[in-house]
Amino acid sequence: MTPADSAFVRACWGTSVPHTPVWFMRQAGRSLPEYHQVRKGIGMLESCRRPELVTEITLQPVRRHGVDAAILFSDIVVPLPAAGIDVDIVPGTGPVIGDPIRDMADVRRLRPITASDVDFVASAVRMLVRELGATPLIGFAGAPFTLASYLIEGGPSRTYTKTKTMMYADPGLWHALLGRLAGIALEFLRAQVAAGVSAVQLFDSWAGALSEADYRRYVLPHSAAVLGGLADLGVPRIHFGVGAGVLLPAMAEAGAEVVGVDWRTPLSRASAQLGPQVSVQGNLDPVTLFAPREVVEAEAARVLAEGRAARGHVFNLGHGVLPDTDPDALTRLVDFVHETTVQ
Ligand code: 1CP
Repeated sequence: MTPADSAFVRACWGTSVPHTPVWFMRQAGRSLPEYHQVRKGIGMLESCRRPELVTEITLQPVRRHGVDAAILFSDIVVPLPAAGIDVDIVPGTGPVIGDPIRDMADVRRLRPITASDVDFVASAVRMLVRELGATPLIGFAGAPFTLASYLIEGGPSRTYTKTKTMMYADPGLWHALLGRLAGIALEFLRAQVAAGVSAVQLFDSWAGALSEADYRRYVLPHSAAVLGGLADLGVPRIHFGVGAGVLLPAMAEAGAEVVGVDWRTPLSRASAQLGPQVSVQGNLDPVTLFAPREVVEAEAARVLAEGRAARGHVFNLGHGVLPDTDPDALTRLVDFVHETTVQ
């Protein structure tokens, strides 16, 4: 067995699988006591720069839950300091930008990155590939829109007012910014694939803030540049957004073998919109995991049944694992998905 024959990679391509594969967005991290133990006294971004620590944190959920794929422990803002951005990840808040982007001079100081700028990520990937054996490793990057939202707002936002104002008021500036961010995301992902990841996920977590028309006009060409720039590498590409039900066909058009669906859209409906050339990933509501076991299993069974409409289904949550989730509920869910789908 190699990662390329794994249930996860096969489901991404839509070929036959021994069981439905399962992994969880944010499986590495805050829900695990062993994560808090090894992170003690080390800042989030600093943690991402230490290959041994990244390897340990990435492996923790694989050991504990027996998930079908590992996801690199990193963050979407990790490549930004090399591009000249002053960014920190503040506990309880998320990414905070010291020098938000406002005008063309700000966009011009955003430098392209090279593989050597993120060599610490490549080191971690190489270590992980050795440790993981037949278990595939997923690499990821933030999509241009989601990265832009942090860079323009200066941090997390509810309304994306500054972001959308730039988009509507100054399309030239907007496209210059998104073009540079697409270049950074592409370089970051190509470096991860060169080091050995078996699949990539482009997180456009906040694209759901846009109408389909605006997504197509202001965002799709840039996300398509990232995904299209990976097409020659032979690894499956997953494209994910939250609250992006109306954007799903456009997100597939951007160039993805798999579209990640949040909990709002049934996978059967998503698949009907996406057609037979695309696999789906998702989409149990992460809050379900706080309910009794019977509820989790009934909801997971529904998701599995709806997922059968697609050419391939990677079981996941509709968004990331919430920090207070009982890790045992995740382990039980992995067992349930495997036991009920074994061929
Ligand atoms: O101190 C800490 O522990 C900080 C919490 C934390 C963690 C564990 C952050 C800050 N990032 C991460 C890791 C991380 N980030 C992973 C780990 C791999 C895994 O999935 O197991 C991944 C995939 C990300 C990607 C990421 N970062 C996204 C896209 C995925 C998503 O959840 O939508 C986004 C939007 C971010 C920004 C970010 N980083 C951290 C936080 C709290 C946030 C979100 C803040 C906000 O609401 O805007």
